[in-house]
Parts: sequence; C-alpha cells; structure tokens
Amino acid sequence: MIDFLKEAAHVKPGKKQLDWFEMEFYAFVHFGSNTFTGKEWGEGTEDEAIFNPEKLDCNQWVEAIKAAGMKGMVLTAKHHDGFCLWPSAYTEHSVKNSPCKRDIVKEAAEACKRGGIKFGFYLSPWDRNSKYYGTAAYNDYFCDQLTELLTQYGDIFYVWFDNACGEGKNGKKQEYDFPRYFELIHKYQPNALIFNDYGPDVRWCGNEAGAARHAEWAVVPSELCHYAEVQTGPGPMAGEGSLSYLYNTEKELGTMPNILYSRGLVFTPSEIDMSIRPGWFWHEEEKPHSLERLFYTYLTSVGANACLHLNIPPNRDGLIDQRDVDRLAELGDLIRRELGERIPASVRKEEGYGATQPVYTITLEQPRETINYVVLREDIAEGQRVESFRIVAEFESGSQYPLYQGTCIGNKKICQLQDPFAGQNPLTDDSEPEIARLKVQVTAARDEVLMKEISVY
Ligand code: FUL
Repeated sequence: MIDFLKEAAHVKPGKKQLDWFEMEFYAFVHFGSNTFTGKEWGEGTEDEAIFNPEKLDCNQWVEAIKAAGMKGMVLTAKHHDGFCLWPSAYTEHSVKNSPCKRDIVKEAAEACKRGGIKFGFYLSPWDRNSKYYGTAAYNDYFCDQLTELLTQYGDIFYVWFDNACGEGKNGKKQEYDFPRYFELIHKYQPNALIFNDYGPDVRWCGNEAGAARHAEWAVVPSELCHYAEVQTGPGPMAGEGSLSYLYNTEKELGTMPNILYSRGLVFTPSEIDMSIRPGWFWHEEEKPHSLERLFYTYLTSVGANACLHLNIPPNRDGLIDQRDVDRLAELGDLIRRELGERIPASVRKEEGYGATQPVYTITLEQPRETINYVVLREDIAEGQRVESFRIVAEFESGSQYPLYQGTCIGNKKICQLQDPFAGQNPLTDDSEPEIARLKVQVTAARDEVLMKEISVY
C-alpha cells in the first residue's frame, strides 16, 4: 500500500497540462442557431436563414474576455444541432447558407490572435442534422470537419469534446470513434489539449454549477480516464475485484481509499465549466450571475487545483450583452484587487518535521489585523502529494488561533480566510492582537512535499 501511494505521488503531468494550469481562467463562447431560436438544444432542422448576427464583432468578445483576466476562448464551432459557424465543405447546414455568410471561426481565431489570447474550439460529436449520424460514415464526416478546423485556423490550444450522445435525425445513436479523433489532433495540432468527460488531457468536474470537489485531485484512477496514459503499476486490488465503473460525478475521485482500489493511475486534471448565465446560449430574459457567485466560483476552481472555463454567450446582434461585459469587468477588477498584490512576508521551512509533514512559517514584515487569503502551490511538475494541511495564525505573544483546514493542494490552493462580501472577521475586532506569523502545517502527504509557492494577500 505504501509503495502504491508513493507511486501515486510520482504520477506526473505533461508539458501541455502544466501550460494549461498556468492559464487558470478562459472563456467558453456558445453561439449558433440556438441564439436565434431561444433553445438550449436545437433540433437540427433550423433554417439557416435565422442566423443573422448583424453587428457581429469578435473583437468585442475578446475585449470583454480579457477584462475578466481570461487567457483564452473556446468557440462552439458546431453544437448538437449540427449548424457550423464555419463554411464547412461537408455540409450545407452552415453560415455559408445564412444571411451572415461570414466565417465566424476565422474571425474569432483572428480576434484572439490580435488580442493575445489563445483560441480553441468545441465540436459536438452529437449532430442532429447530419444524415450520416448513426452510421459508420458519420465518423468520416466528423473527421473531415475536425480536419478543417485543425488545419485552417492557426494554432489551436484546446479541442473540447462534448460527450452528449443522443439520436440523430434518423432516430439512430452513434458510436463515436474518439481514438481516431484524438489521432487527428495529435497529427495536426500536437500542442492542443483534448478535453473530454473522461480525459485524456483534461476531464470534466462532473457538474455545470461551478463546484469542485472538496479534494479535486489531478491524479485519478485510470478506470475514469481510459484514454489517458496509465503511469503506475496495477493497484493492490486490480483485476476483477477492482472498480469497473467510475463516474465523473462521484464525490471522491483521487482520494486514498478511492485510488487504492483502482487498476492504475493517470494525471488528468479537472476543468470547472459553467455559464455566466443560467443557460449556455444567450436568452433575452436571462441575466448574468452575481459578482459574488462568480468570484466564489473563481476561488473554488482556480483555487482548487482546476481551471475555470466560464461561458459568455453572444446575443442576436453577435455581441456580448452589455450586462455581461460589465460583470466581467467587475470580476476582473475584484480578482486583481483581492489577489493582485502580495503582503510582504518571508517563508521558512521548519527543521525537525518529516518530509511528508513539513511546517512552513510565514513571517509578515509588518504584523497585521487581517489576512484575506493564503495561496499554496505544489511543484506539480514532480507530482501531486499533499493530502491535508492546516493553517494557524500566531500573534506576537506567541498564542495561536486555527484559521483553516484543507485537503489537497496541487497546482494552486486559494485558502480564503476573509469574505470580501461579509462583515468583519471575528478574529479582527479591536481587542485582538495583530497577526505576526502564519504556520502552514502539512498533516499528510504521499511523499516528500515540494512547495513552489506560499504567499499571503
Ligand atoms: C453539454 C451540452 O449539452 C450543453 O449544451 C453545453 O454545450 C455544455 C458545455 O455541454 O454537454
């Protein structure tokens, strides 16, 4: 068992995954026939003539996205209704037969390039329009479209596959040939990450409400992400008795009891995807979520060993709704205000504790009444190791006060100690002394702890 845990501690990310973690926060853009019908899932029978975004301006999208601090955009090149935002040579159901006639994938890719953010696309395997859907020929059709997108629009950082699988217009279901799709991506865009509910490079967190698990491990059982590369030997219970089904909606994925009974381990981190509004597509009657909700989601996704993929749907003019533009700017301002400037402090690793239970003392240059956040980062290039930790405040007198208890750390853990939307923290009434030091104590880890950053805000 000990050996298996040690092995788990050494399951490592690829370079693409490390670069992805550094992006932290990027945009989803759901746009298509549904924008004009008010639906979330189109039937595939919509007339191309309805698609007419007269003021379309992808530069406006990019500006709104950048104002929130997001580093990329993922456009729905084709949603379940099969309508293509680029003039695909393989179907008539696209922008080319709409009054708009513009190649929106091209315009979006170019706007991202101009704005200095990365571009990727969502391509729905479920296609309710295609006559091939539900037959062997559909995988050829899908690969032809995928090839167009991979070869005509410059660098692609991300290909997002939706696992939804319903019936096509002929009432048939389709077997998706994912290994074949992945091969094309590796061939034409070797630097692109592949998102799918079950990996290989990034997996779904299991909900669309913006909620990470209390321990969102990047190292998970291979049963869950069967397309990712297995990096360990078989677990102690491998074989018939091991978990044969594991869903990405489970509460526990990478925790110890869970991985112990797995067949092997893969490094496949989680993405938190959610829309700024209730729907993925723009609907007149909907409005953006509160600043508070979006900010918490940011803290508990980017700050919980995941990335945040926030959807911003353009409206019927082809522009991001002004209410969303304003909310994104507020969100960016709040993130910068809360987490933009570190409090000057020095960090010392205490001697005398074991390699798996180190204690770090953070000494503030100036004692303070309040600390709002502690940010912890493991050097995950070497693997993810910390299972639990706690943070204690120390006053000048030496007396201590427990502040925070956490589970895994991974790429980045944002420990929120104060709530910017609430009143005073009980710790900081006038009668309390000021905080002089903080102690971060790792209480369990799978192998030697390698911290890359400890900072306070
Ligand atoms: C889901 C889809 O069915 C939704 O319409 C949306 O695109 C979401 C991101 O993924 O599976």
